[in-house]
Amino acid sequence: MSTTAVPTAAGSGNAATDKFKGNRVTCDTSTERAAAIYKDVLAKLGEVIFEHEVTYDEYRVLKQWLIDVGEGGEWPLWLDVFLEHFIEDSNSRIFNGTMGSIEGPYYVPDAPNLGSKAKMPMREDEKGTALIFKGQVRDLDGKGIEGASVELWHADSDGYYSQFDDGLGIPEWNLRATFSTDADGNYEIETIQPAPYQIPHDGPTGEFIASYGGHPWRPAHLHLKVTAPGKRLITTQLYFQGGQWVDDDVAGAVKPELILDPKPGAEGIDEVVYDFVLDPV
Ligand code: MBD
Ligand code: FE
Repeated sequence: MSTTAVPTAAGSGNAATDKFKGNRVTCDTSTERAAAIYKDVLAKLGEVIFEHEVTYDEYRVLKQWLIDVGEGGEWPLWLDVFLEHFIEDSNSRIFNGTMGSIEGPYYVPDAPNLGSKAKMPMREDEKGTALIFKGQVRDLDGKGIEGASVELWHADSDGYYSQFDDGLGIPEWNLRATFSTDADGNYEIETIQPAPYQIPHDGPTGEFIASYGGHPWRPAHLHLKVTAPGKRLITTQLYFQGGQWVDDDVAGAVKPELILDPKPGAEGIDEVVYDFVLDPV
């Protein structure tokens, strides 16, 4: 497999759509709130249409593209890349703990729990530079939290996430695990440094990006969910100082507080400490 391989949009997108559909979601939004949001959305869309004098041909291309995104199973991909960061920012403004970032389309719950100090599940010949990623989970008063849950998932060095691998046969929980902090709130994980990541772009999401002359890259990133009893769950991502695309993420999901700067540690292996602070629920 080459290092420039990219999962196909159809393969990974359909897997993401199927997983999302399998877990039917609801919410209790009132009709008043629904009316307010829907009216504002349409009014703002209308303003854009008038401002740019959107043509009938452009409208028909949009209609066709929307149909294609659905048929290609790419709504989880497109929405999480282009819209989720607004939702995340808007929802996390009022909290004081560690910054959140978007979940993206490739989270899977219930990854195996490996305790407080362990190596991520990976293949014997897993490619990539080793990374020791460790730290403490604390409350707002600075007290370590025992038994906090740290879920970590990330792509391999070819850009594939297990369970969204286009049928390549990557082991089910490869580079996905849950850790539980020790009595002092500490965790220590050995993994590999992920590479910059191209979102699948051979389908309608790729057409969309090409249409405005954009690029499909995300900086290398670790995905995390961190929580503890009585604490707010944070979903976030961590990036790497100086890494390509850190300043130009297609998904607009980088925040300066979320950038790691690993340095060679004791055995010459890159190490980085990152502490998480959780708000109360
Ligand atoms: C990813 O890995 C990701 O993190 C996002 C946000 C979108 C597509 C793929
Ligand atoms: Fe990702």
